[in-house]
Amino acid sequence: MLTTAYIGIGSNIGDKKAACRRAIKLLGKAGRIVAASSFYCTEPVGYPDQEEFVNAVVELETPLSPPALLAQCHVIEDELGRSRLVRWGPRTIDLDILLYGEAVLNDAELTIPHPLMSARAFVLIPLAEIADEAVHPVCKETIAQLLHNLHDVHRVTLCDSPVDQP
Ligand code: A4P
Ligand code: MG
Repeated sequence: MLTTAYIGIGSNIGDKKAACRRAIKLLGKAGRIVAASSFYCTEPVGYPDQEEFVNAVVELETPLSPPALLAQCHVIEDELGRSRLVRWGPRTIDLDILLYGEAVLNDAELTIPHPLMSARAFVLIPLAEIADEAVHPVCKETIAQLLHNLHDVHRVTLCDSPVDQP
């Protein structure tokens, strides 16, 4: 069985766009990439004294279960040289499972939908670009509605060069 999942991608060290592109390519091993948003240059949230991020979202049709998909995300993060030093701090790549079908999960390792997605412009703006009609399975609102009601003043702007389509 295949499930449509949305993965948030973030990078704020080194060649950030290159890291995001490589992550998207590697996510292809976890399923079929159906769509990828543009790349957005975003102001850091939560830990302000760091470089700006590049963020994007991909839609993935995957045969993997949520834990298997998370494990695959961790493999990709490790492959791209991620070190986990500071929570919310700088990272070469961060992959978050935003939505996994209609699933609602709350265990120690995995919370789906991602708990902070509805409060973050750097997630909702790229997600709305590729999935504005997708419905958040907890609050039952579409991504377009969540974005419309969002109060997040952190800057999110389109990066100049377009994403290479997978
Ligand atoms: N985990 C639980 N649920 C999930 C999920 N849905 N997807 C667990 C992925 N992981 C999930 O994550 C810590 C643990 O969360 C994982 O081992 C997994 O078991 P992590 O990626 O190692 O640590 P983190 O990313 O530092 O923490 P966290 O809580 O995931 O932070 P966020 O929410 O990812 O925020 N500002 C801008 N502009 N752009 C960004 O991308 N990112 C963050 C990180 C902060 N500020 C940012 C950005
Ligand atoms: Mg994370």
